[in-house]
Amino acid sequence: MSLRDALRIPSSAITDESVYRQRRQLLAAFAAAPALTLTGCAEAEPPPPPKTAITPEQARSGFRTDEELTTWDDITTYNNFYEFGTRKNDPSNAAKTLRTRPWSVAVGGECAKPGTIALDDLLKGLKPEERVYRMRCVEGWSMVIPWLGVPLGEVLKKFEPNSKAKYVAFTSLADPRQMPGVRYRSINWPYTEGLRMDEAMHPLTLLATGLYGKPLPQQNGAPLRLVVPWKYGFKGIKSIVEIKFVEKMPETAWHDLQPSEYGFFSNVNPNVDHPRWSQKTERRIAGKASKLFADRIATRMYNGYGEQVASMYAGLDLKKWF
Ligand SMILES: Nc1nc2c(c(=O)[nH]1)N[C@H]1C(S)=C(S)[C@@H](COP(=O)(O)O)O[C@H]1N2
Ligand SMILES: [Mo]
Repeated sequence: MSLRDALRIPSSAITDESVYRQRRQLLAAFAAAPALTLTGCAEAEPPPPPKTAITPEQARSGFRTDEELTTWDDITTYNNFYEFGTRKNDPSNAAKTLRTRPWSVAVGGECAKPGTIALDDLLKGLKPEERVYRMRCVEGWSMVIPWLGVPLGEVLKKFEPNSKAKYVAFTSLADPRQMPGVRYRSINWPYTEGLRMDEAMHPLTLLATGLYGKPLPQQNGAPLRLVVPWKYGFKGIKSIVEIKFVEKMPETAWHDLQPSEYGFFSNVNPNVDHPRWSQKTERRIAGKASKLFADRIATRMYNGYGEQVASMYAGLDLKKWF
């Protein structure tokens, strides 16, 4: 259905000034009403990313932080993993039984070497590195997490993406037998996420397999989850079973649920508020004080990773492409 069909205005009438004004009003109402969102109506694509090279030194400066770490207990009991329920302690209670071995990932789309590959083969030749990253949830809380993982870009290269691969789409496991939350429509399952190709290849972007030097607990997205430290936490899709190289910006779970509230880019940005709350500050859950007494601190542009990532968004209107 085209926009004009939706508005039922013949093109012959559009030259008439009164109808023209009426159409402008209708268009404004159309844009303001989320219920009228047209599925299948191609959304404008953002401008292509600038061609910028990030130096290894620049990247490495983002690999650790001296900020106080969040405790193991907080990282593994205060979770968002809706496949196991929507309360913060649901995942740690319900996810223990998720079978994470054997595990394989289907990699496909615009690449020379697609295939379904066992987890060990996917990670072969790559040594998990420790990265201490800040994680800022869109809800307004944050943690400092010592991940173990491999750069996503190193994994993706193995499949030889072609020149049509402009984005990477990810899908989580959605197994109602193992994941009680999947029986409820909190999200249109399976959970999906996506990155632009340059974001996926960025040296900060991690496929995490562990934390605190130990294997990743199920509630944190075992056996394999994405970590993109300059974006809101929901980009960090858990328990990944599919990776696809695509030409068009893919649909993502939270955007699909509420497009006016959750954008594709979702870069941490204190200057662009969530429609229902401010993003200027965050509750930092770290150290002994724990989540009950968390300090409120200022949220930083790109979650403090601007030096490493800002050049990827040069010229992009961050209010439009939130
Ligand atoms: N599959 C899946 N991935 C997910 C989510 C989810 O509900 N399902 N929640 C996201 C959100 S909102 C956040 S903040 C982080 C939380 O990660 P953590 O529980 O390991 O801290 O995971 C993200 N990845
Ligand atoms: Mo989140």
